[in-house]
Amino acid sequence: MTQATFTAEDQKIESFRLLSGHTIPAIGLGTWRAGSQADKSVKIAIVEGGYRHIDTAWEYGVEESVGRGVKAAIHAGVERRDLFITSKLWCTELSPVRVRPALLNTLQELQLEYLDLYLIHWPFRLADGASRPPKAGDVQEMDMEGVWREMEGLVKDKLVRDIGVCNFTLKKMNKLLGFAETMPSVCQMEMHPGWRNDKMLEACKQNDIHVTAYSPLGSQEGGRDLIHDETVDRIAKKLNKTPGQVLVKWAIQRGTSVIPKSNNPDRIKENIKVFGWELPQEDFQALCNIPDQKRVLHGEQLFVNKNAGPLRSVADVWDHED
Ligand code: NDP
Ligand code: 1BO
Repeated sequence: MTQATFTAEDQKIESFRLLSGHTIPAIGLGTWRAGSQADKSVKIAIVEGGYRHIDTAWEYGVEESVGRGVKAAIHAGVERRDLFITSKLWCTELSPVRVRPALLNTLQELQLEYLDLYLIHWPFRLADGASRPPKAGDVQEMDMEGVWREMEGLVKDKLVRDIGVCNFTLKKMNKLLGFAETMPSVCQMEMHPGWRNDKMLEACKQNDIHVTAYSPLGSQEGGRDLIHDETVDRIAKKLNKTPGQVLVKWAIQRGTSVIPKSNNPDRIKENIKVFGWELPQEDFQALCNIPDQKRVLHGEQLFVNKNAGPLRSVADVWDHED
């Protein structure tokens, strides 16, 4: 269920309620590969675009720049309490003793006192300095329960308001739900019309876990160019919207929040103009029927070693559920 709020610029923003009772704005700005321009993009998104949700991660190497952008937006008059800032715990830090220091480092880089959401970035522990693809010994056993207890401690100590996961499978989610005292509020997964991942979306809905759709436009270099997909293009022309807006709206109408990345001021502002209109059911369905369903972010480079370790194939990464 979405609810609407209005920013000072009268931009209507919808948001979803999380299990914790907090709300997550339906659209956030992605910052993977935003590089040194991240600060400018974040400030433009918040101050000119009306965004109130920013998605980042330690692994993106842009937290300091994102922090400068957030600070500039606050300086321009936006209240910290009206912003929703997400970051993620990288794989090298997936050991209980490393969780809190990693979060404190992230807070310092972002110049923030708390995060709205802290996510486990991928459910695999990597050795320090792991190569891509990993060599033997780079992918290690992860103490999921121990790591989650530490994440729960961050909520108790008010360093983060909500915790969650990314890139989980049904198997891993069921394992987590078996011992979680604080439920994951959010599961962030790759989702777009070229990879709907209905199974994971349904499982999360059944457990009242909110889903954020990442790579909603099909991602960046080496991704899937959904912006020029013929179905997306036809629907965009018919509705007098842009392909980017059609893809973002599709995600929201599925009940997910969505975090398109852009460093282009016009596209940043375009991608959030998706409120006050709907995709007609027939067009929503046509997007759901786009063939050739496959992941863009399958994790092979990061985690698969064909000859050694626990993950010998992409199917192993996803617990043979795809
Ligand atoms: P997206 O699907 O958001 O696509 C971004 C690409 O689309 C960029 O090349 C961007 O270029 C371009 N673009 C943006 N808006 C438009 C538009 N309106 N028209 C045409 N092109 C456009 O890719 P991402 O993979 O970056 O995913 C979004 C975010 O999700 C990430 O930035 C990150 O925050 C998060 N994420 C999380 C992951 C996880 O493991 N949890 C994994 C991957 C992503 P330009 O900048 O030039 O506009
Ligand atoms: C390597 C990180 C993928 C984007 O979240």
